[in-house]
Amino acid sequence: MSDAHGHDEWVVRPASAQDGANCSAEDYAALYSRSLDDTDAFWAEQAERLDWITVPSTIADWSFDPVRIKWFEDGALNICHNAVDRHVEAGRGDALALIFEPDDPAGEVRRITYAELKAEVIRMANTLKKLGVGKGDRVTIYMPMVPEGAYAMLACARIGAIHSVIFGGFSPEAIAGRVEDCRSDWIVTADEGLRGGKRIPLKANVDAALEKVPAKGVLVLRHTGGDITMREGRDHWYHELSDGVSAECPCEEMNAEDPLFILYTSGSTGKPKGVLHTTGGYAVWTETTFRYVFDYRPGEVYWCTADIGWVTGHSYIVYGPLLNGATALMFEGVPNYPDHDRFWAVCEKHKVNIFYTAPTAIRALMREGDSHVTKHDLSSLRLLGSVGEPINPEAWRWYHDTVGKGAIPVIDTWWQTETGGVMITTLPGAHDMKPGSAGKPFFGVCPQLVGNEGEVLEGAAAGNLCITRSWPGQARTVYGDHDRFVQTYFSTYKGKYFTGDGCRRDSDGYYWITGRVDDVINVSGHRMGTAEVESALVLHPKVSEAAVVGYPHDIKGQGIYCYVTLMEGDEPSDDLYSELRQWVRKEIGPIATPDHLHFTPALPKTRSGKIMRRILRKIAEDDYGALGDTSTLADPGVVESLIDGRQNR
Ligand code: 6R9
Repeated sequence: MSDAHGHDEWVVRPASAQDGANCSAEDYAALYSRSLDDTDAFWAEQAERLDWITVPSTIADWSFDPVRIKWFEDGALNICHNAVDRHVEAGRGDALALIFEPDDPAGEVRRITYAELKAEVIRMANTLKKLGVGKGDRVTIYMPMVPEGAYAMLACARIGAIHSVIFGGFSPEAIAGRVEDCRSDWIVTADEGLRGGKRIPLKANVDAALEKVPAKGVLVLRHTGGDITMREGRDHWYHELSDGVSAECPCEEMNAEDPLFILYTSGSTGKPKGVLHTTGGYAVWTETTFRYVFDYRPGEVYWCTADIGWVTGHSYIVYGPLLNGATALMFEGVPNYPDHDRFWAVCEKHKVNIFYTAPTAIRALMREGDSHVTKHDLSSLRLLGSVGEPINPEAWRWYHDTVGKGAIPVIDTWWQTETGGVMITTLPGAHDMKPGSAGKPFFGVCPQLVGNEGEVLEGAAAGNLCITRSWPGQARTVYGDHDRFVQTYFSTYKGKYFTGDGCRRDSDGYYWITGRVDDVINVSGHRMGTAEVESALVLHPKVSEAAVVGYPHDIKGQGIYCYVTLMEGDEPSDDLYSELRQWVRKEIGPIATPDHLHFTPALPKTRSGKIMRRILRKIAEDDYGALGDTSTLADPGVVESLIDGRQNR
């Protein structure tokens, strides 16, 4: 059944497979109320599952106007101790922490116990120390999806260094910008990465980045054995430098509010922002959300298909699962190599119980037909999750019916780099599911829908999604630019955190995310600032002006549509079309490759010179009837010629 908005309200009851789930409907109601009514006591209790060097006596201390966010302020702990050593000390050293499935299905699977993880993290930590890395230093991690990537993150956390992981698909330019922004002197990388049988020149990309910015040291993991150049004095092989390091490395005592990591993410303006997370709140948030959202049970195999270069990999491959003593699978490859059944083959091979992926992957695999799924024994699966972008009901149904055989829950988890962990989701065992809806707020989360004039919308309504109270996993600042943090998230609606997403709430109190309302597009679940693509385009000598918008794309969710004005005397051509696509790819990385370029002699502007993106979005969507108010256009003829250009394609 569809409602007036065309949304599918098909309700799915909690599956019986969820009997024994750690949170029933009654538990949820009680815990949610308590998290709001007795916030300090609630979070102090959740925090008790962790080891603290100093147990915090203050819990929440925050204000959104002026902006000041602190949690567990006088507490001290080390998150690496909690994710690794704590389990070994509790006699669980033989339990599996990580299972590594390589890109090549015939390659060697690695199974790493918590005791081995501890030894590996210590080896990495002592190697970083040998390079000169200390507490508070920024370390850039540019790694393939191999366990050493997780070791590097945990090693930084162990010695109090701040990690900044950069997705392995980013270009040298993007690396240089991020290294420079956080003034990171050290980089951990590998010779090459492997994805879908292709080699990714990680070290060569780092070399190119370091032509532009200085670095004191580069630590290189030998992974593929590919040919690379090592610069004397700067570059060190991990296997050489780590040889003979001590097997002991104490965990640094960290204040709860000491920085843990920086993660760059795209915004609607300017360069990517270095979102900063701190130690105590993030630890409690990822531990608690993983525990309840994934309803993890000891001995189960959990697989999140994200990359550690994104926040999902940080919170739900590394920190959340390991803080819970879970077994997390790390997959180096891609969903369609060597064939479209790879995800399901891996689920069968490792008897995966909990599987967490993105709608873009689900849509791409759905298109290849059911036989890729049905030929595998997926009876180990108990829970399916989705993250990264709105999941369309059709993809949800396929995931639920074909992958989950209609017998297990699908949770749709809404959250952001800035939120540190899941904010809105159905909880297995507690909530009915509605395909396409993220569900209900997690403990401590207070969503609010706000109209464009800032008016609060009650009951069933649609508006801009804000969060009115702080939660432990909230980002604390933008590294080196606190004003930008305040400006970006707290100035649109005073006293509230603005997510940048549009959202509808139905009469059952379920939230339906409708997508970004700012100039951020979501390409295959990856955030891309239109401004970033525009700046890359205008760097090209033949480009005079560019305006970039998102448009609906069957597989990627949104595609990248670029309007381009050329310099006087330059003419559009097929060669230039491909050249500009390659150019953006090189400037930012393959995920930013434009899907469509639209050459135009001019862009629609207001008389004050502002590009009218609203109109450009409509044209890219082929929605010419709904251009809205065009009365402020400086030259209405521009719009007509754009529509002509679109129709004559
Ligand atoms: C975790 C992550 C955040 C943006 C967010 C929203 C979109 C994420 C979603 C979703 C609808 C979901 N988003 N999960 N939209 N339903 N379940 O993806 O973080 O990369 O920072 O992106 O992604 O638009 O604002 P990040």
